[in-house]
Amino acid sequence: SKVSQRYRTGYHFQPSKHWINDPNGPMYYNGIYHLFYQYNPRGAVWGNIVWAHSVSTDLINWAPLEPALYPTEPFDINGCWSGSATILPGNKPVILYTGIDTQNRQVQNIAVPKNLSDPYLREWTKPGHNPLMVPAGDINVSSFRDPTTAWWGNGHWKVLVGNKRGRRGMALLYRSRDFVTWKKSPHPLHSAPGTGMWECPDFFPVSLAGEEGLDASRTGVGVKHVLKVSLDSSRFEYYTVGRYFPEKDRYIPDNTSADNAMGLRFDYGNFYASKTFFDAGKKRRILWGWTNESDTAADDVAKGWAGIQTIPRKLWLDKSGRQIVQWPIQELEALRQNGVHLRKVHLRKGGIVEVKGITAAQADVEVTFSLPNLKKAEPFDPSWDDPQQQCSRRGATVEGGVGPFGLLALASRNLDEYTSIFFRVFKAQDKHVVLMCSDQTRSSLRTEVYKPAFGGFVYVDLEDGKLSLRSLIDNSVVESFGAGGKTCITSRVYPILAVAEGAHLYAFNNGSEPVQLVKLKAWSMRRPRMN
Ligand code: DQQ
Repeated sequence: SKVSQRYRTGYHFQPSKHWINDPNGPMYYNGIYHLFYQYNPRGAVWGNIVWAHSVSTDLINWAPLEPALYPTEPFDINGCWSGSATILPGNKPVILYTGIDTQNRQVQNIAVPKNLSDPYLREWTKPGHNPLMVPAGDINVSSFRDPTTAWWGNGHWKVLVGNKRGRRGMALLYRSRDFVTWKKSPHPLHSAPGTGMWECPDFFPVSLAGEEGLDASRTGVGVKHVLKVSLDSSRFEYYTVGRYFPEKDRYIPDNTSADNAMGLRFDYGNFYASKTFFDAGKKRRILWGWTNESDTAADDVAKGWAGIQTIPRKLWLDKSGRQIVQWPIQELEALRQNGVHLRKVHLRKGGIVEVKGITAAQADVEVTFSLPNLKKAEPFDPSWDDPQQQCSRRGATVEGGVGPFGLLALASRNLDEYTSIFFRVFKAQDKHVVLMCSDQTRSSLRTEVYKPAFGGFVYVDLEDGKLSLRSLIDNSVVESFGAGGKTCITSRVYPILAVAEGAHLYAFNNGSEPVQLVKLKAWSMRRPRMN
């Protein structure tokens, strides 16, 4: 019915029905982008997992194909779980994935296209030498999964497989000369105590200069590496930036951020099991992430679907060399229409301005604020190390000195419902601390949906006195990019008033210090072809 479909997204990736989770094996091959993903062909809850498959020429319009991998063999008869694609020399794509075998063990398998001249690579075959890797020795058979894209170095192919030993999360390293026979390295590429199972590891090089992406096998001067892991205990991810030593097959994080759950995240909201790929066509690295529902399982069954993928993001190393920056792929901008433009709007304490003339339920908005006076910033207590907790303590209506200011997305006419995305600036000993929040606590009058206030710190010096924010609003999702993509937060929300024509968009300031909205651009977003 119409009511049950009001939360379907307009331009975010989703299939026509049923459950989805992790993005799998994203790749660019002969002019076509492929996205595979974990999918239940029989319902809106997790189970019966296959690799669904869609193709695109622009990462925005998607056509569905038949599932590429589904249980058929003893080595994957209980499920085809997450994995990655590698394009081998001679332009030959292969998939490595986790199969759940007859004994419910997790094993790593390979699949190859049945017919390389099919432009869509519709059918995949599983060679007879599977499985490639089995949980031998003391490897826990149910904590051994999610192979990465392989890279080449020192005469070997190498891949990582997620694992844990006790509470120590680790990325096991396997090597092969021929992609057929694989041997486990005596030591993992990297591990960290107390982090639990590392799901969906991702390991890739980033350039020290500029935004260009690099192929997985790139090493040497001018290159750093990023290791990302998804923590199944807390359901969020963290990453480190560091150095990779190919001869020793060791990765050592720079000690510029924590190598545990307190570390940096691609996204401080609802975002999991992410995976990057190198787009050789446009020389960029692109990140996909899964965004789960945060309504109830019964709601999902009633909707007939659950889960979306975030808008693909280009990702690169920040100039500081300490963190990753992300930005929605440029192709998304082709969906923009009916742009509106505000300039130089003063927002005193309590100031609010509506952005009119767009479909506020399905929009793209970019805004730059300037902060004339930072002297009134509230003092920062160094013990406030958990940004989410700070966002839960002080919502968008709690007056501060500099901030809160930002956007109210998916807001109802009388502000009975809204999702607030905002900044708050604090003064620490010798610097300013910027907090960014995406607060769902007022997002819906419904009480049974999960409504946390997500938060992350924004590592900017505020020298130019400006802070920017972009939000991609799409019926039940708000994906926000602070300070040009230094801090990203995705929220899932389920308003009952702020839907379709009932949704509004505002900019606001509830800090005692005035801020200026230097410029705001917003667009209605068209619907692409979505499966
Ligand atoms: N989802 C897959 C696993 C992976 C988990 C199963 C992460 O391979 O570890 O659907 O969300």
